[in-house]
Amino acid sequence: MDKKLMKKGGNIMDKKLIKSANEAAERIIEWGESQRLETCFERAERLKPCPIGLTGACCKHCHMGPCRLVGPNAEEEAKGVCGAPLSTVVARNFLRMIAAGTAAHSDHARDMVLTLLAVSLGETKDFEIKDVRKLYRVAEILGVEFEGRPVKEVARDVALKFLEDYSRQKGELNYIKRAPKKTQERWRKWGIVPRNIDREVAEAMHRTSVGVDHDPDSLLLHGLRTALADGWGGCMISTDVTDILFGTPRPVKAEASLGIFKEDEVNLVVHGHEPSLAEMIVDVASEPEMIAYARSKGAKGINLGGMCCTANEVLMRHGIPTAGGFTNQELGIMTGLVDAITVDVQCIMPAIAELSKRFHTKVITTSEKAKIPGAIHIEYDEHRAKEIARQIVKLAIDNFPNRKTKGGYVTDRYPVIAGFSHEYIEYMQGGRWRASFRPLNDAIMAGRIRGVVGLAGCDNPRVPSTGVHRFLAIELIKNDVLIVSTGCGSAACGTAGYLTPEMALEHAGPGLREVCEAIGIPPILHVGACVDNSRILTIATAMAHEGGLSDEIGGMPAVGIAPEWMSEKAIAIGAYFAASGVPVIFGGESPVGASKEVTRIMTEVWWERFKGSMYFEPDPERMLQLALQYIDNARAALKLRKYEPGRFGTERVLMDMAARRELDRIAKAHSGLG
Ligand code: MSK
Repeated sequence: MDKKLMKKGGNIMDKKLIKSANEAAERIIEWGESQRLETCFERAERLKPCPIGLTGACCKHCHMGPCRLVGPNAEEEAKGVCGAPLSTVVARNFLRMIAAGTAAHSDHARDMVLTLLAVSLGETKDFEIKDVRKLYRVAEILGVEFEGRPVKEVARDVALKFLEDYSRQKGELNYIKRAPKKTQERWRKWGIVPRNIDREVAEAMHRTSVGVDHDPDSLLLHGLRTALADGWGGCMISTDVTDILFGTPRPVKAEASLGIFKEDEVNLVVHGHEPSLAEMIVDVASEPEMIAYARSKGAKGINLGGMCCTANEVLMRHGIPTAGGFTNQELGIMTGLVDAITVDVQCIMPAIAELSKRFHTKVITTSEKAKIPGAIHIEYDEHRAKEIARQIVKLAIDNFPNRKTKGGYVTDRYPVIAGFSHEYIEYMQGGRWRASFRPLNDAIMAGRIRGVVGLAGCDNPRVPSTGVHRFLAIELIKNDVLIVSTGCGSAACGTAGYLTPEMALEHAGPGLREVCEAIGIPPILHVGACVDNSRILTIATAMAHEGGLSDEIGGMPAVGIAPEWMSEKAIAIGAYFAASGVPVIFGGESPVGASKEVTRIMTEVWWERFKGSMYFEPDPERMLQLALQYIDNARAALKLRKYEPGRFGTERVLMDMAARRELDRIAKAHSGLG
């Protein structure tokens, strides 16, 4: 618990006492309040959510409404002007959320594919294919011939194959075949295999327009189809193309929290989601001419920092420090040390443009799709990437001498180890020649690791921001649950100092600690940005193929949790995990809470059909208990050894020989770790 919070006598989830569970963030918020600086925390307090829209009971899909379907017997009696019952309205709203989230990830992925195509055609000289091995692996999955062919030709065919996922009218998405066979069979049985990403999004909008699909089950099935187009389409394509272009992540050491900014250097923040421009900025910022130019302006150097998911991308590949997740973006500016912040798409608060006027910070929008009044617009074009990156870095340098307004300066920063791509997770379990998921499966089967939780999604000013992530992270690892984290879930853990191997020694249960010590990993593995939730699908598939647990993704002792979600993208992610066979727990109020029928479909009916589900549970303690319950039930159904706390590890007085042999075997398997 944070020192200051301890003094206040509260815990990291006490909204009455704190706005952010991160001590540095909380200090800046307090300083900002003293300066009358408005932030999302203050706006969240002022603006209470509309109780009708919050639970999905408001329909505004036509101009006879908006219709508010409320009342004591709303489920049975309430109807819109067209006669739509509550369950239809709630399901329609939910499907639109999935469609919006899918569109966001998949449009991002499209831009990555177009960049790959431009590189392969020699239309841009600024990028190269950094991971040829990954290109070949992807080519093999896609059925693209690669042996003996020029790399760029293979890259072109891979890009064109991916573009089919945005255009084919019949058939199946390319990557559907990557899922375990049994998982695919469930999707085919229920008719939810996506054809192409854009088609599923367009159809979602069509189905939910006035007078089309009125059956909640049918609407929600299309929601799952759309979500699968996100997970096994947009997200997975984005992850793979980004790895091909910029390299597949391996663990790197970096730092996190608002204290990453330096008083004597030019501070430039990359914020948003698409990594192409950020990669170029990383390159340009280390050019000797740029550093000399920064020195000529009185700075000692150029300090790059990240925010939100762009941060995760450059953190994993270059060790660029992160200032944190979604709710830290205004606070970063309020340190007074940010000379420029460049933003592209998604999760960018428009408020930063206004706030920046109180400081010297330049806000630079770079996407043709995302402009903010009051910001400087420098449009990114992959054909002139380096030139644009230089323009941005220069602008930040030129602004350094203007740094006059004193901000809420903080120094806290924590070490993080990030960059656990699925390829690396496999490699670390056996080295180059014996890479596999066997040790992880064995550790779960033995009960050394109780199960796996994907801790993902946003941080949110409606709860003590990052507090629920932090509570769950600590409690889960105490209970021998291995965590794979993404997006702002990773940022929440990183800015709390949780992404280090030492965390295993201090907090993990004895079984998990043994495994972490044997491999030398943190108990919370940072696997990437929001789109990299696809890496978790790949990990789950590899575990199913490895054997000994479930032979499909469904039924694994694994749970997804998005405790502080706020974005429609988080909903799309949750839905693709549910369709793939993972129970997912969301924090906060349920956006389908108005309809018992819709809630029943998303829990009981989806569970029966896909072994996955989506629950909404505002109480963090209950979220934890639900997750552990799911894991233990899955263990029982798989007839695995019953999990016993303290059975393994140094806390156990007697360690049987079988357990010792098992530990030796894991340690040996990892001896090739590079
Ligand atoms: S950035 S979608 S606040 S995770 Fe990917 Fe973070 Fe949520 Fe945005």
